[in-house]
Amino acid sequence: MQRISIIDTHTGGEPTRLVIDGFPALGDGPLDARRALLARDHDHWRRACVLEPRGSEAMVGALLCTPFDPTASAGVIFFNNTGYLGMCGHGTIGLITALAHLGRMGPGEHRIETPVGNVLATLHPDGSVSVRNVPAYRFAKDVQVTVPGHGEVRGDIAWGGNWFFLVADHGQRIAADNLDTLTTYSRVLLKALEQAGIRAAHGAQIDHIELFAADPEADSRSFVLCPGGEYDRSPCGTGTSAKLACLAADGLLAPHQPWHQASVIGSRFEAHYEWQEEQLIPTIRGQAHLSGESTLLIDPSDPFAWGITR
Ligand code: PYC
Repeated sequence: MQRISIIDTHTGGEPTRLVIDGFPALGDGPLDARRALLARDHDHWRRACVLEPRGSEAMVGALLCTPFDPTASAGVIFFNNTGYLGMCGHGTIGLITALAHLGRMGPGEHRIETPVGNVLATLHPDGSVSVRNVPAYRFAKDVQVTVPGHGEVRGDIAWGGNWFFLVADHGQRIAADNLDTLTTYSRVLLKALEQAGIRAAHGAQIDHIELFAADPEADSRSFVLCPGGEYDRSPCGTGTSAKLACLAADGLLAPHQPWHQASVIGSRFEAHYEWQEEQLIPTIRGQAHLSGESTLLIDPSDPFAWGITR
């Protein structure tokens, strides 16, 4: 029997499963190299952890690692139902909350290493966590794509720790009772981008879609489609970072001006940005809650021991 020790949290409804122990050793090299090794040689551990029957399509995994950078308190590799993420905002908030629960982190600042760079997480006395993210930027404005059944759609391509296609003019109703339609629309849009060969910097794949609408109690409400085809229950930390980069590029948000981003189910992040040596640095703040502390068991005689794949 194989065992994986986990702590589950959710951040604004979006789950994070922190793996404390039990995954194969990945050495002590840079985190992007460890992520590549995990993907190449041990991907079944990702599947066992986040896919059914132990997980769900919405689950984001976070493998706790010893950092390569000696100034970091912890390293983390994020993954989901289909593969691996660069950064993850809601997941970092969950990571800090889980480590605080274990007594491994107290209030204050903690440098966290990810495969796409270091972030600075602050655990506040009220239990909320802010994450000073990797630099964000808009790569392209007003990119046009033909979407079957919907005609021409325009959006911006921006980086916030993952790659996003951000659309304001989509004609969709961003509401929790319209999730199936939003998911289908966003999947078709993602596929249309792929088929049209529309990519991000250095040919990188755009793997998140972000649709925006007005919200009566926040600056904006969003629907975010994640790479595995599920929607983000949280306002998406990296997506909010990408949004800040677009707002700044359009002259619509000043440095340090607060931005309240609501998710499609009504959870919220507060965000702002600052300039550092011509780079836009976003900070997002939110709260996670503990939802489980357990040991996953992998029974070698179980035909679905390593997850149900489709
Ligand atoms: O919060 O950055 C985020 C995120 C990425 C994918 C799901 N959540």
